[in-house]
Amino acid sequence: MKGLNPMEEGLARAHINIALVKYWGKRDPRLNLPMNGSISVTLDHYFVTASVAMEPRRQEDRLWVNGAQASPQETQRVSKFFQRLKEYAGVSGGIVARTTANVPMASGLASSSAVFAALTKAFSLSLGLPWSSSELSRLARLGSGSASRSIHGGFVEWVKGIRNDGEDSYAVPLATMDSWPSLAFVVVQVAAGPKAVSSREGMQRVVQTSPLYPGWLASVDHDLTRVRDAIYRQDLSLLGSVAESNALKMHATALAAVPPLVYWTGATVSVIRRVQEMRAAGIEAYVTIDAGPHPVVLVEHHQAADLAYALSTIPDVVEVVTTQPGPGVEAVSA
Ligand code: 2P0
Repeated sequence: MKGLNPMEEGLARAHINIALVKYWGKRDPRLNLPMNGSISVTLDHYFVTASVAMEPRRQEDRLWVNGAQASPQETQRVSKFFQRLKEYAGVSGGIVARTTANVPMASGLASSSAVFAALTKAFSLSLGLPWSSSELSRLARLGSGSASRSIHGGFVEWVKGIRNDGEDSYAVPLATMDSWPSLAFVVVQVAAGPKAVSSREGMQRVVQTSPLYPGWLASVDHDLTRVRDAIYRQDLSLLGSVAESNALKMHATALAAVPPLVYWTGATVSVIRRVQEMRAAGIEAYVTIDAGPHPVVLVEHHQAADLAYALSTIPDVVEVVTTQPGPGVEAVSA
């Protein structure tokens, strides 16, 4: 096994993605192999920058998040992930990693998707390894399933694969970030603390206890087909209506879990209702929500400002950000 070269620091940036057809349930929790395929869009506004440097004289890994030393739990999760990257790369030794993000961590705004995508790329850069995007995607998946999708920009599909070793479970690009310039995403952050139940725990509970989960699995392939079609045709009515119903269906499986999982706050429901009212009044807008309380609204770019303003007046809405599809993971210079 090679020792680590102390000289190189890898620096990479990855953007969060929001799923339009959700990753919900794992057939293998160790390898993060999903029960179903998923489709997402990588967003421009929120991103994570990660640096990775080797520390050959140490054995343990160290992690800094937004300038502060990470908690033992966070460090352990990232260290386990690095262990698998080191095994894959055939190297040993300690690592010091730093991440900085402009996205609230563990709030349900998909920060882990960008964190593990950025760490994977930064790791490869620190060792000068020319990993392909499918390799990066497969490896990022081991840190967090949704990170497999943040390797690519624009519209992305994570193909679930059929193998038990996960070699065929990685994300592929469907359409580039500039392929649909009239489409905007309004990210609505509502007042809420850190999540009580992580999406990792939540989806396992749903798979094991929700009587609605079989209905989810039986219907998701049809959602994937329609969303792929909507992206190719740039059909917002189709994309939005399938994305909205897919998100509500995912939350329905969570509500039916034992014990139940309610990810929403009152403000989440108010945003859903307001979007539905605006749609009835002629603004084509559709909502999606990850395993958390914050809605993301799909809308035509020229109507985004009016919609964002209307949503910002709802009590307990703390921030409204309008963004567009963004790039995949990339190296950055210091
Ligand atoms: C998604 N979510 O497709 C779905 C929708 C949440 C709801 O991917 O256990 O943090 O690390 O693989 O990737 C969030 O789950 O879960 C997620 P792990 P992850 O975006």
